[in-house]
Amino acid sequence: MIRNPEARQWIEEMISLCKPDNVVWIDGSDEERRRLEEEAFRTGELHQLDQQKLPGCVLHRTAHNDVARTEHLTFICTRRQEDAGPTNNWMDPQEAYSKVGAMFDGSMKGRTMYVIPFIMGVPGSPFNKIGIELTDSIYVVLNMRIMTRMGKVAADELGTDREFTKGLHCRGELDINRRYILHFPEDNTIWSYGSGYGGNVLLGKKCLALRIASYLGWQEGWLAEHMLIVGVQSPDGETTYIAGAFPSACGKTNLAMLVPPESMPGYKVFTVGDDIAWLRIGSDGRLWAVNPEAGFFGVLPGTSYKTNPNAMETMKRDTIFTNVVLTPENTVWWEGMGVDPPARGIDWKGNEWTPDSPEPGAHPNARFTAPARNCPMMDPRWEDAAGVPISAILFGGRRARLAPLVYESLDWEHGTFVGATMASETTAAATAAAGVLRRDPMAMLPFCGYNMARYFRHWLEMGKKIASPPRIFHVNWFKRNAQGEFLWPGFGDNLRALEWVIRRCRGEVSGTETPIGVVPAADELNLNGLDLEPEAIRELLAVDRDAWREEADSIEEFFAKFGEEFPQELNAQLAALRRRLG
Ligand code: OXD
Ligand code: MN
Repeated sequence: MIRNPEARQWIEEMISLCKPDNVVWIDGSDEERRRLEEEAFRTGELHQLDQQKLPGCVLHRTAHNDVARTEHLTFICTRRQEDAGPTNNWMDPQEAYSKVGAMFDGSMKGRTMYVIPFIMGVPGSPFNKIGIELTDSIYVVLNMRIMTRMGKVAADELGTDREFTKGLHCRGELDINRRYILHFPEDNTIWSYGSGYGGNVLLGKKCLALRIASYLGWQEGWLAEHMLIVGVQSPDGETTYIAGAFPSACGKTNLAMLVPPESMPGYKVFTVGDDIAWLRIGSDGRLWAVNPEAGFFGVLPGTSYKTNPNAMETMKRDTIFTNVVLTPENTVWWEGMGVDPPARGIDWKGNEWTPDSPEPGAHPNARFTAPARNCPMMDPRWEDAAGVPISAILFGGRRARLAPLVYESLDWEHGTFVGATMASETTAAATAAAGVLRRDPMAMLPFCGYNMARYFRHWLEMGKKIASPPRIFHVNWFKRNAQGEFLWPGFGDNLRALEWVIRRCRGEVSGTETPIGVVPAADELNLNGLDLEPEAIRELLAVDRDAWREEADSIEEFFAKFGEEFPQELNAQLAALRRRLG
């Protein structure tokens, strides 16, 4: 089915290396899905759930030591270490190929190799990227079926001469001491060994669509970002598209699937993507965004009809549940699902479980993999080849005290500074005690496939080329008062901040200038139907100069890590912030 001679030759080489008993060429058909599921049910790799209640749904349990991305085992393998930069783990490509090649050698004996051609992006779009993943896991094949456009459609698009990313995955022994997630941007190659966890093994997602794609974007003049994309239709019928970068566990999927509060009639929100945006400059001089994925790989604990009804609707059918509780009704349950737990069940480790068990039944990073087309609020344009035009970019994190609910940067360069200094606090403390701060520029710290100092420079250069750039904002849903209580209700009410963002984009509100940027003037936030004390609003929008001076010191320390290649413009932005703070 794959006609591309370069691809065929590479696949032959990888077959010689891994020595599988069988090779299956994946075509993406429904018949193939049924066949693979049957086999996985037989081997226990998958468990079929109640098909009346959850049609097309299955359950999978990972190995106990293999439940999340392993950043310390994730490497960027460039010939020169400085090309990976100070924030990435680096390995020399020759050393990496030989060390991990020895692990792949014969690793698929007694197993089947599945050959998955896949597309990241929309079929037929000039902006898509093609990959081929070779894997020994049916779980991977079935996840890739949901998360990407794969099989025949991708092989056809690959044709005989398209470039493609070479992805090789083997579960190996699932031994954390023999686990490596390797990226070779200079060879457009990804090697993943020893894991079965989604973020490590669905090579189209973090590995290709962020790490490799960020490198390609740098070379080709576009941006691959860890961003949701959402369309907000105002009561006048006009839709504004917004992209937003938030670190993990800061509510990207919830924001992408926001339900407007009843007190904001006339608003409609549409999802374009919940995790990754590829951003290009359109011929109209605006920035256009595509969601390169075809599904969601979302966190389950805490997801309920209350927090995200659209995600709940999305996973009613054709969904892979990973590491949740299996109930006696042959359905699934997780902590924070919003329904009573079953009296007994089987936990994510495969053990008998009751609500009195000391450990949670679902792993805190339990996941659902569901097709985006199942989501009742997908934007009508979510599969447009050119994407959607972005009017605003949001950067956000968890800051208990510092950042106001929303503020706008002064321009693209300042906005890049705001993104580069993004940070999130750990959430362990329920009181006002500040958590541990982790800087996560543009939420890309674990996902930037090249030197991050150059990535910042790339952002600045892109800004010079976009004739009508999006406005850049910072949001913080997590500000707390002195008693440690959240000041803002969050969830659907976040639309109030988005409304202000949209009104800024339309030039309808002037805001209040502060040393850090423009915050809403007291009467500019739509608070209809919200029961908030005026003191809470004041605190939410306040800019504490002393706290920001301390922040400036911490930013200076962070910037110092990046060495000579760090853009001076960002140091100049820091100096300007200090001047404005007085
Ligand atoms: C993540 C994810 O880890 O999206 O960021 O899975
Ligand atoms: Mn993510």
